[in-house]
Amino acid sequence: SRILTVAAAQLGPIQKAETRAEVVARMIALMEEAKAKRADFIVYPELALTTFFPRWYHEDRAEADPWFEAAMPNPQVQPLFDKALECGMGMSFGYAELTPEGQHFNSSILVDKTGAIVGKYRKIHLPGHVDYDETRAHQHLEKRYFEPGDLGFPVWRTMGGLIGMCICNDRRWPETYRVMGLQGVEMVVLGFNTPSVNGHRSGEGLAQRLFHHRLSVQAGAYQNSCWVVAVAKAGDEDGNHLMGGTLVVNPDGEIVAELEGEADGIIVVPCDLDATRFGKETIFDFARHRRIEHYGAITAQ
Ligand code: CDT
Repeated sequence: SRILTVAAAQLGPIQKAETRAEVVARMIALMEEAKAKRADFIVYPELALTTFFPRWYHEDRAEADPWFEAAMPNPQVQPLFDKALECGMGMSFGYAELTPEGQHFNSSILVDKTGAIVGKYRKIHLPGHVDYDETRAHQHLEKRYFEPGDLGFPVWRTMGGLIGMCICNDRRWPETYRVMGLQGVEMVVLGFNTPSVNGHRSGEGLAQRLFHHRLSVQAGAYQNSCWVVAVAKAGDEDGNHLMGGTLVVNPDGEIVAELEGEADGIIVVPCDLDATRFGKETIFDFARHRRIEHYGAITAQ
């Protein structure tokens, strides 16, 4: 067996007024807890350093730039990198990325145990809308503030495994997992910020949203025979509620641990990466069983 002990590190709400330094201190506290539980690798949510700012409309998009990181690491986040190195722990977290060319992405990184950034992912499936929408109970302006990711869905050989990333809405799309599955992915890590109600559909509340979340990640894990680690930013951010549901799913699609509640907290799971082999060599042996001659419609316009 090849054990990668992963800590899924949920963050409770981050209010608009909270600073990066305050959030990084919370992330460090979770890392210390993960270290005490012998984790090799800690995974934090999407947009882990700030509130979920795409709910706030700015007529001038540039007014949202203070939510973005122009460099990674940067002085505010450096203490987290320092702590990870001290703990000998790999990590992944999401943040809003502003490139030197002025592009904006909803990104996440993969950092190995030596503190090196070995992977970057830029969110491909951006939900929501571009303009202010008065018909919605709350705004979801990811399409206003971010460009679709331009890096595809790579996987990285690191920490003794083959690891891939996606972000929040990506987890609802089978293509996300399959593109990584085709590269042999053994663990997909992702963070999410999911409002607990659908602003467009009254009656779709927390229970149904949690159901769709679990359905998506369990299917992705099973159909590609990989581990999935899904980590929430949860709770009430300035009057807007995000659901919890931080969990770890095994390659059989079973939830092996799920965090209760909506506060900062971790679940630690020793994941046997060799447990991915059975499914990859039998029912989901893609080389033997896929019938790509019938899949053309998936990539046609
Ligand atoms: N952050 C993110 O991608 N959230 C979406 C909300 C969809 S409603 C516009 C999600 O899929 O969870």
